[in-house]
Parts: sequence; C-alpha cells; structure tokens
Amino acid sequence: MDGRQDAARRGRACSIGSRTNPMDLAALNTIAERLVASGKGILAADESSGTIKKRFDAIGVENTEENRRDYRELLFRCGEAMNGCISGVILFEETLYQIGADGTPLVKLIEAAGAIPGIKVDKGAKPMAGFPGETLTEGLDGLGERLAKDYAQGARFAKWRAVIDIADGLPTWGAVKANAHALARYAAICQEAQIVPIVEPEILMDGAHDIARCDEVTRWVLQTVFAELAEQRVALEGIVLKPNMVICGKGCSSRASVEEVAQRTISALKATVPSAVPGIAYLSGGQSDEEATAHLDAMNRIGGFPWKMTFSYGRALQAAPQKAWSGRTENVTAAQKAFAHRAKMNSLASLGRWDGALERAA
Ligand code: 5MM
Repeated sequence: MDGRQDAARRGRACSIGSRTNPMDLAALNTIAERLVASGKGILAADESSGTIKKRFDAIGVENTEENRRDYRELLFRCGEAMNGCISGVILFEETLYQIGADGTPLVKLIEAAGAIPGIKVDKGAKPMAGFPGETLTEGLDGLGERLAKDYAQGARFAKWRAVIDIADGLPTWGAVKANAHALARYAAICQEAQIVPIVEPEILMDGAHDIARCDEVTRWVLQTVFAELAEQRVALEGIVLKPNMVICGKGCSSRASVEEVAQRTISALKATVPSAVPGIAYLSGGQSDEEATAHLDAMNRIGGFPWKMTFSYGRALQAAPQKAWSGRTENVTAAQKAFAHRAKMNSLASLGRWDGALERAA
C-alpha cells in the first residue's frame, strides 16, 4: 500500500470508525469548558520531586514531604485566588493522595474552592534513543489502570507534557512525530477513562533562536499533534490544549514586542488548531510573571479566535508566593497575598482587562 492509499484508508477509518467504549463526551466537554471558564485559569502545581527541589533550593527550603504539603496547602487554602480565578489545579501524584496538616485531604480543599483537581500522568521527558539531544515523554504503560485510581480519588483531568527543543538541526521529524503520537495515545486513554486530557506540546524558550523560528516550529508541532489526535480518534471537544506562546529564545539578541508575540501566537494557532477545541491554556515557560500576563492580555484584547484563551501557569503563578513564603509559617499570609495578586492579574488578562498600572499599585 503506498502512502496515499494508506492516508485514504486512515481517513476512512477515522470518519466511519466509532468508539465502542462508553465515553461520555458531553461530560468531558463540560469539564473542559469549566477549565477555561471566563476569568479563570489553571494552577500548574505538579512539579515532580526534582523540579520542586530546584524551586525549594532557590528559597532555602528543604525538599521534604511535609514542606511540599505545607507549601501546596497554603496555595489551596488561599480563597481569594482559588474561588474567583482558578478553575483547576494540576497535581503531582503525591499531592492528589496527600492529607493536609488538619487531616483534610488536599484534594477536598481544591474541590471546596470550586476548582477541579487534575493529575500529571507523564513520567517525564527521557533521552530519545537514536535522537541525540532530543527527548520522548514516557508513561503510557499501565496508564489506564492509574487513571482509574486517580478518577476515584477525584481527578477529572490530566496532563502530559512533551518537550521540544530548538537548536541547530533540531527538532527532527522523528522526535516531533514520536512525541505527538505519545500525546495522542495518552489523550485517547484519558478520554476512555472519562478524564479530560490536557495536551501540552512545549517548545522550550532555551536557546538563541528568533521568534520566526519559534513560529515555524510551533506550527509544525501543532499540525503534527492534531493529525495524530485525529488518527487516534481523540474527541477534540473533550481536550484542552496547553501550548507555548510564539516567543524568542531566551538568548536571542532581539526581543519581540508584546504585540508581535500576541499576533504571531494567535495566527499560528488559528492555522493549526481546530475550532472544536474548547480552550487554550498557555504555559509560561520561563517568561517573567509580568510578561506572561501581558502576552495573555494582549491576545485577549485582539480576540477574533474561536477558543477561550487562558493560563495554565506554573512558575508565573508561583514564583512570587514561593519567595514570599520561604518556608516560614509567619510568611503564609504574605505568600497567599502574592499568589492572590498573580492569580487576579492573570484572571484579568484572560479577559483582556489587565493593566500594567495594577502591578505597580500592588
Ligand atoms: C509545574 O511544572 C510542571 C511539571 O514539570 P516537571 O515535570 O519538570 O516537574 C510543568 O509541566 C508545567 O506544568 C509546565 O511546564 C508549565 O509550567 P510553566 O512554569 O512553564 O508555566
């Protein structure tokens, strides 16, 4: 069978193939829509043990289970941020099953604030055999069984992050294709488990590439991801996309304006992301807190796209509260204030109503 016949056969299989599993797409769509509800966005608090160690090292806090619990508990107990601005929280497995200092399961604190608990299910980006300098995200083995337990524990959405690096000769087609395929298999398994998959293909900001190169790679990766999602029969109404913005590499000598980042990101997504997707929730990727907010705000001011556009930030929501907390009980209120401020700023940005003056006033 040649390539064209194979493509035709696949197309037919996709269009006439129907799922035999009892997936409830309307319920998946309801969760996806809630995650991108107006004025709300997602808190990415799913740092794996190695990543949270880096964050704690930076503020002089020992990486113990108790410290991780105390830190995350202070975020989930921050009503000012959680009630009005946060739609869902992505958790590392430990946190989904963790009990707070007073005996309340942390997942109950999130639910009590009206937010949806989610779970990071990938096992990390590992060096990809045969592809020096590139990674493939792993974690598909046993995923269905893990998701059943996570659902019983309260998780209603999941996250899988594929990592794509831009460098000389990178990314390669082999790595883009393999990562997109893994994302699509993950998404199909999640939907079968009645869990909304957040599909996160992250193109890193590391390197000296300019914004045009990021634009080109972002389009290529998103096209490939959506082709794979279609082949794996993932229902787009029941996912949320978590992409990078189209932005210069950190080492690039010329910086793009906020307006250019917003325009290029919108046009790259319009060219590659079907309108059936309910929402886009961006990662911050190492942008400063204020940059991440300004870019989201600029996109929502421009408007004219078919999806909600909001945030799913890790660092851009948490850097300020982590610094304010620094592991001290007496700093909990200050840390919650810092978290509430960033959550409010990003909530306004998701509506295109942020103003830089609000940062200086705070
Ligand atoms: C919060 O960090 C998440 C987990 O990272 P590791 O697997 O490296 O521990 C990460 O996937 C995060 O959700 C995304 O990168 C978005 O976070 P940022 O900080 O880029 O907004």
